[in-house]
Amino acid sequence: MMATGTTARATFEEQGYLILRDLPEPEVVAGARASMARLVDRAAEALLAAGKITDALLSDPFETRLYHLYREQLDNAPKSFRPELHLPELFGVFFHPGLLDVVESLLGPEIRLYPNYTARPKFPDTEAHRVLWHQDGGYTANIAAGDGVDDLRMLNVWSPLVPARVENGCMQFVPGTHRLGVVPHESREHYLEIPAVILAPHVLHAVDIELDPGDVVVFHNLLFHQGLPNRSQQIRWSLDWRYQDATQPTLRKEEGHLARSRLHPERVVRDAAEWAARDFR
Ligand SMILES: O=C(O)CCC(=O)C(=O)O
Repeated sequence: MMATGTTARATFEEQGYLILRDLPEPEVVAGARASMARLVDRAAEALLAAGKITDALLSDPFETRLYHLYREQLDNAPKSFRPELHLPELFGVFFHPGLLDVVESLLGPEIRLYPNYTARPKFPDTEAHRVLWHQDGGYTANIAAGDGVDDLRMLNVWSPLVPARVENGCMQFVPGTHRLGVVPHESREHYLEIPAVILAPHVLHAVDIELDPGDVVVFHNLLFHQGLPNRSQQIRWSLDWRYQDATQPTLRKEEGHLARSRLHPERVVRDAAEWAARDFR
């Protein structure tokens, strides 16, 4: 794992992101993959019950099964999972103590898991699954009509469940762009996008964020980022989530869940069972 403390903070402040290698332990990653595989089981059962498929593809590997299940009906395939993520195995990811230590060093002691946690099964060559250049703050600005979003103290986290490389659509960041404030975003068919005229001077400096399962990247919510197209034949499975200074409002109807707190320790999610008993709110 990379150094925490002053070096980490300096890197984060300068670049707008921080890569932490080998952070969630192999058993945590295996649990997260197994929990996603159960979501795929459920999808297969639903497709079978609806008469949309005749074969649940039980011997297909995690890396392809969901894609193959929906091959004939890509428009109906899930782009992401969110309320489904209250699974015991994901406690070890979202509430990982080492990760929360880094987050606490950057955000302070009141930490909320922001109500925007997502698993993405990014299919090969599927435009609806390709997240375009944006700042997360651009989405929040859209929701909040510019109400104080420059000041949201929020950290994004992204971690793959399969090796993420340029070929299968790893993330790309433009270092330093978190210092530009919230820039305008335009609506495209599936996602928002930073317009070319704003992006052009910066995109030349984009870097590929190639990570392995167990690696985590923490990034500023104003950093320009995108997911590259998935040119492989397999699904690029990943998780992304956010932490926020819990003394701030979420600017959403959901409140999220406390991950650390000195003010309200009794409200912090304690363990995997409690996480699984809560819901998306
Ligand atoms: O996983 C992706 O391709 C995009 C994720 C993203 O934009 C995010 O985590 O904010």
